[in-house]
Amino acid sequence: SNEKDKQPFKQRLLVVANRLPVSAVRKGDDSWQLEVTVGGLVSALLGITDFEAKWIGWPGVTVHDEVGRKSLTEALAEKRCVPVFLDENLVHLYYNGYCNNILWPLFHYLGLPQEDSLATICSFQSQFEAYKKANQLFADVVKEHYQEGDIVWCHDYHLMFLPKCLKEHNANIKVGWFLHTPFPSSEIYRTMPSRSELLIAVLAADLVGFHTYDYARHFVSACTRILGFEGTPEGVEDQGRLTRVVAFPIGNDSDRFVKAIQHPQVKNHIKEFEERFGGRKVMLGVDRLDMIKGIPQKLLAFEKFLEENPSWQDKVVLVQIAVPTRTDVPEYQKLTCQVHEIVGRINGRFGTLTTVPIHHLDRSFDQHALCALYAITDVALITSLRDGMNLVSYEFVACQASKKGVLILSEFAGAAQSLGAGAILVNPWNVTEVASAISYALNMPSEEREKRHHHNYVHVTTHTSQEWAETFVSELNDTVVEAQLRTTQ
Ligand code: ADQ
Repeated sequence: SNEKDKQPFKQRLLVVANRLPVSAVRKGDDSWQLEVTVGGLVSALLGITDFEAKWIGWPGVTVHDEVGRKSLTEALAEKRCVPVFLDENLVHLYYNGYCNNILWPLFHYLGLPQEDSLATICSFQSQFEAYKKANQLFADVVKEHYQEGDIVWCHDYHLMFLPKCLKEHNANIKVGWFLHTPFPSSEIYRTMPSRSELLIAVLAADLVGFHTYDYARHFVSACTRILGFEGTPEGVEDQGRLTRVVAFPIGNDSDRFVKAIQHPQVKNHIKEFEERFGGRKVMLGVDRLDMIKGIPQKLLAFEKFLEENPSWQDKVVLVQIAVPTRTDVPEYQKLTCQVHEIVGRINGRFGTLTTVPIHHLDRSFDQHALCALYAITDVALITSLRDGMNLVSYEFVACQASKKGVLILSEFAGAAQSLGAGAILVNPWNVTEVASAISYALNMPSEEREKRHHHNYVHVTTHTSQEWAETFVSELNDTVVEAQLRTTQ
């Protein structure tokens, strides 16, 4: 490749994701308050500074009037964001329905919705139509902003139709698609009613990326078994056209976390928290309140640990931070009740007049407080039942330069493949195993702790989100160049 190809980051990059990295609150007819939102992808892409990125996505609010749409578009432009407007009904069917009620659970091995199954199956088709329609609306906005040579990077399970919509419009657009969740075994995936259409739509991309080699392999198997296409070491081939399929594990902006620890405000928080927890060992969980995060399983394991280790009962606290998400979905409301009930029971059982073993908070925290919490933690407890990667584990490690605490990590998180050698890996379904891991972690000799921490720290600080994005984008450029060479030969 020539010199120009080696400097792809001066190119324009259109990052298309369901949600923009800001949330908007309307303050008047034409005034908006914009706030940065929490999420894995947001954290990851905050680290990218090397090329000109523009975000395209849903602003998270429905705006019906032209005045509002115009003023929001202008306000977002200052943050290099472009809104895709979706109406309420479409959001309900596309986002709450097809994305969160069908694709999300299926991709995390929870299967297709079973409760009220007749209604779900009947409405499946209308949700799928809404999904395609929403993807088409995203494509329309991308087309409006596209300039020749731009790279379009589509993100996640919300936008599986986008590569197809874009390529149908202009076959020369460089299109990449990255999935942030797991891609499940083809045995699970093939239960999906719209299984073929989805795969074909994704395969329109030039490059398809996953967090782990296993997810990439599952995807290729799905394509070979369901579509009869050919799986090659490079990806999936059909009638001479290759879609490259690659594993690109995400990282975090570790530098930001390493530096944050030195910030005066973080130092204040650290002091405050250390006083608050009064010399007890601190265990930490930070999750969105989602079934995939295995929060009830984690609490049950902690309960078992307390039961079996009475001497630890007043010497350890589990700080569990659970940010509510998708609060209008009934399953998530049920989960909240379930978690509250278990926390109440454990605190009632093992609490004293002045302390409780679980400090549970249903809210999100700012970066400073979060970093301070990571820094004072002795043992991080991540028990996802399935998780594409899990960036909380990365953030924890990045903040532990002085404490060198222990990471207990589910083997079903993508991160287990990168932090496995330093972490204690557990099967989150096995409450006995997790309880012993807690005991092992709390009693671990400092030498072993330091060795394990060092291993993970080196990994986290060298495999950053910046590197992830750069690799993906340059691979996408190379893929397109190679494909052009192939067709001109
Ligand atoms: P998530 O499921 O959101 O992301 P994760 O990767 O752990 O999971 O990222 C969560 C982010 O939200 C972290 O940056 C964390 O700091 C932040 N966060 C969580 N709780 C918070 C709180 N209470 N206060 C403040 N911030 C909080 C999806 C996939 C993951 C995948 C990422 C990125 O499910 O598996 O790793 O995308 O690809």
